Amino acid sequence: MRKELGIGIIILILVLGGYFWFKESEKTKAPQSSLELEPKASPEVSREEKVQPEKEVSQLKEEKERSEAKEEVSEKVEQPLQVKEFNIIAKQWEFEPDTIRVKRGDRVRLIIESVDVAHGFGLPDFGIDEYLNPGDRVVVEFVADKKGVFPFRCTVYCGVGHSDMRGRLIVE
Ligand SMILES: [Cu+2]
Repeated sequence: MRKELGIGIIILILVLGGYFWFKESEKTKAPQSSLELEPKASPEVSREEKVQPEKEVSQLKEEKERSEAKEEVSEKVEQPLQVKEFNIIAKQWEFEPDTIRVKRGDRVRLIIESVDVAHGFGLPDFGIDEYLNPGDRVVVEFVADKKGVFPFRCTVYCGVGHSDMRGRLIVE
């Protein structure tokens, strides 16, 4: 009976020991596995963190390029604000000067004055036709938005040479 009891106790100890050993190993395994997972997960996180700044840098680059492009565009838009001013004298039977040269995109301001009789200033390609009273300074402003040679002429009969009273606007 003692022998059997001893064997039973040994078996019980083995079984219990085995159970606790198994449980302990489970306990240690679990944290181990989580520890194993954490380093695995953390490089991924750090990779993402590394990627994100790269993304931000590339985004910043793109934004920089965009802003540079915007600056170029705004420069192009601002170009027409460059005013090129010309004083033109109208007299029998010519305009002085009779040739005006500007760049495409320039804002052109013509200050025209008749110094003798009434004349007109017609620049049909830009929709301009002004009556010039002698002694008055007439200001004409427009954007030279197209290239070409555009004739202007006197539009008010001013004498025998009226039809010769012409000039041209050259937009380069
Ligand atoms: Cu005329």
